[in-house]
Amino acid sequence: MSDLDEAIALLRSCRLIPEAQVRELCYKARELLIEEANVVLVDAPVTICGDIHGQFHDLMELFRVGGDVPDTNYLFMGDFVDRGFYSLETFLLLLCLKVRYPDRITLIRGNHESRQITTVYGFYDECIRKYGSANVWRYCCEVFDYLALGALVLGASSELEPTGSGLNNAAQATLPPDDGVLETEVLNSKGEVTMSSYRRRQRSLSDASTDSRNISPPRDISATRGQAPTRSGMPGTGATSDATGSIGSRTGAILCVHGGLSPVIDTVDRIRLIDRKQEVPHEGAMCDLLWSDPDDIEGWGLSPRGAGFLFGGDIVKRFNYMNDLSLVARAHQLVMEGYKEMFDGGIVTVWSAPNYCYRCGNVAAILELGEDTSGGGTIARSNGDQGRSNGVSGDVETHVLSPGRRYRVFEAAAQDTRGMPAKKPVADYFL
Ligand SMILES: [Mn+2]
Repeated sequence: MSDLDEAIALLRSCRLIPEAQVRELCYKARELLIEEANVVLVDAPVTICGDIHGQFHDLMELFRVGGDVPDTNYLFMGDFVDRGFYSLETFLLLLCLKVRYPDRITLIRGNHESRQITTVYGFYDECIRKYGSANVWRYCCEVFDYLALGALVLGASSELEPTGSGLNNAAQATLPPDDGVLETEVLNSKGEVTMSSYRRRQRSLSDASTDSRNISPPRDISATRGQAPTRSGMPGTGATSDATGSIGSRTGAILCVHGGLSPVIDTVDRIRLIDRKQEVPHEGAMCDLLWSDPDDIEGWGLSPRGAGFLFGGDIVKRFNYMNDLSLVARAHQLVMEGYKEMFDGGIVTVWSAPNYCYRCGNVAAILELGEDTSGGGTIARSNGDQGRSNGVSGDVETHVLSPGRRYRVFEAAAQDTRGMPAKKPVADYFL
């Protein structure tokens, strides 16, 4: 067993590794991360996770529900530290996994991966308490500076294989032709389907957006598999005719960031131009990506957080259209149900810290995106197109299909698996 595997085993049991080993680990991690682009390209299948906030035992529950590294390909959207009591164990384990399995886990930066924020919200104090000096905090902060700012998921399938499929192919073959295509599934931590929604099969792709009225109660999952939508749009729009009728249609890339969009970033390529290897600035593009929130407004608004911006559905729709994105996935905001889709499914918040701060009573979720095996491919171009309509004049069409989305919802780890409960109330949940 290598030193790294030993460290992983130790950290998995919620014990810490020696300071000298942390130093070595952080050095290795930095060497890896320095090679990553600001926007990491990740191939589906992938499981997307939101804030963890030092809730180590709940991270173990997340791995139980979502599968272990390296069996499952993970993308964590930041805020590994602060608030919870085990930021060190949480971050060091994720970092070990990154160094051990660099192609099976992607870590991007959250607004808490910062010197200033960790000094206020717990991680710094935890380092002092557990290691007796600020050395480990300093090593970790140096790693924070090298974390990517976002990720682009390519090759996601536009529809889901129903959970439990493959058991009854004869039944699937005799489905009525007007049956929908499975687009979203919600599963509880036992793996039981609690909700499914279907996209109507349409002749014109521009009508193929999700109809939320199609949301149905749990049903016989062995009989839900439909045929692929007929694509009959203009060449080059992603809606070109597909005579093969294979399962899966063209889906756009999925942009993952911790916070959200920025008024000074109109294309994914703009993110690639940022010099990210620094402390999170108080304003500007890098700050906005880590701090902004979607809101039910038009255009841009001031954020009550004092950093980043609020942005409305029109902003998301235009950004997705210009960049051939089918979805923006982000974290950063507590949502009681663990995930929340907004703006006709243009953006989703994924929150992975159940019973946040050991007292909020929320459930957590992770988002699984499947692999498109149809050969249709992802529309990978994501550099915008200034020649197109600007998308706000009401003529935005759904020119790429949404990815099939499987949410696994889970609750906090059982009390007997964790250490002491929270005593100190936390004043605000904004950060
Ligand atoms: Mn955050």
